[in-house]
Amino acid sequence: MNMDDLKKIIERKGPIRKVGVIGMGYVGIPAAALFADCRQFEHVLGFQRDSPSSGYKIDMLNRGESPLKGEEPGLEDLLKKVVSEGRFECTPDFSRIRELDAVTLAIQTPFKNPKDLVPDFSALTEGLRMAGKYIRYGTLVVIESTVTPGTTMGMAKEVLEEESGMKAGVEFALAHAPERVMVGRLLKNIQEHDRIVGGIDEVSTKRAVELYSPILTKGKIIPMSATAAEVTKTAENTFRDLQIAAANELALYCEAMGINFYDVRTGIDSLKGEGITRAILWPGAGVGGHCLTKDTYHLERGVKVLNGHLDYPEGKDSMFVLARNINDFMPRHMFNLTVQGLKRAGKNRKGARAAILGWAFLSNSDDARNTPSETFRDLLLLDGFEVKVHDPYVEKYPGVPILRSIEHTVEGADVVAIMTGHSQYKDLDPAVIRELTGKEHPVIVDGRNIIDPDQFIAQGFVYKGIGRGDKNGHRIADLARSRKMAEEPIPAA
Ligand code: SAJ
Repeated sequence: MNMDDLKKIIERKGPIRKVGVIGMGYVGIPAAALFADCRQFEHVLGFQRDSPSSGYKIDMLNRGESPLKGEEPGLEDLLKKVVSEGRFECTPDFSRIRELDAVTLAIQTPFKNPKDLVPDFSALTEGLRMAGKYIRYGTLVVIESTVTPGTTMGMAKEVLEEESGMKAGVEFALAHAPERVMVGRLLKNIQEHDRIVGGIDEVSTKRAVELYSPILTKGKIIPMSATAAEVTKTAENTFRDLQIAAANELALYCEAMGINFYDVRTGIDSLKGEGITRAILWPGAGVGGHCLTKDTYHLERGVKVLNGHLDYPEGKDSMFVLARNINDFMPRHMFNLTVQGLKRAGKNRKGARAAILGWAFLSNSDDARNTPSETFRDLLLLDGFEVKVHDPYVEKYPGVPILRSIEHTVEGADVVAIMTGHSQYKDLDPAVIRELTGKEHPVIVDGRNIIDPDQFIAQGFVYKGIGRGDKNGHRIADLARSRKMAEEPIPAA
């Protein structure tokens, strides 16, 4: 039995008609809706466990409603359309995988303990077991989740073969086609980003290309091996994290040198042309989300899982992990700037009141997965601060009351800290905020360079900003004195 057998089995089966997606989340739902809207495919099943925490999604989806929080342009309409046309349905009955020609897995792959590089593959393994139990000859299985390099050819293949009693690459096809979506533009990203498709063999790659080609509008397929696809995905996020860490480190240096990071960035960014790309990203109060915070560890673990001989400077840490450490440090840096600001304002930090503006990990979104704001809040609480949190999009968060009113959040605050770059914070009025704090010298700490330091300084604020070495030591305006001077009559010449 060999690959040719799979080729023959698939030729006999004919084109992919029925598709399934395991995992109704940020990745699975838009993908299932797009598959269902493709005329090539007759029917699409979305598989969701009827669990206490997420079983509610099944009925919502079958009513054509999106259970995803936040704005997702086009998704609600598309779901209504494909459900009303009977082309998509959501079910907790995994035995219906038998009906399918292809099934994808879009399941979270967090890390249990990044330090020892131990991932939590429990949900993924359960999904693979379900798929393995019901797939038939010639079915294509695709892993869309971000996984440690070596997982598709390793753990996944083993679990599927064990459950199905069939051989991957001979009796069923197996591939990795990593998601590349961002909240707020899920459909657009799936249709317009190029799609990395990596089969465990050529026949599997070819079958997976057949599955993804119809849902792409601007994007094109980039075929490669399953392991290369895994490295591509984990590395692209690791590189982004590294670029952010480089910007953060430079911002810390600029603070130490008393200069404005953003002047430097404009300068560096100006060197263009001749193939020179200086993609310098933005420093900030931290890196959150479900991707950059873990994919470096998947990549690091890949080297171990694939047991390759790594030729690397002796005793030197991975620069990718160092980058993670720098980005994880930024909420701590926000805390240090807060303490320094209070000291300048002559305010004792014990029992001080802090107002955090922004709980989401990404600007203008409601996604608070692994938000840096939580690390910052924990540091403040640990240090005896009273803390209030505002976010215009995040509705609720376990154990953290999220306020909708900026006024209530900053009322009586000694320090206001901007953690997320939500657009509405650009319009903060320093005089109004100062009034609400009721403080002569409230502290404002800008973690996203979103406000104009001079406007706040002029209103008597003590300003601190990431990368703003040019302002962090500013002279504190004495409003009382300038008011008094303004009232004093100008002596006749
Ligand atoms: N951030 C910065 N500075 C920057 C850019 C981002 O501090 O210059 C912070 C953000 O505030 C946020 C975090 O990093 O807290 C992550 O932001 P992001 O824009 O990377 O958003 P993600 O994590 O949702 O999206 C990334 C993207 N990966 C790449 O661009 C290589 C996206 O394309 C992936 O689909 C996504 O990860 C994923 O699902 O893997």
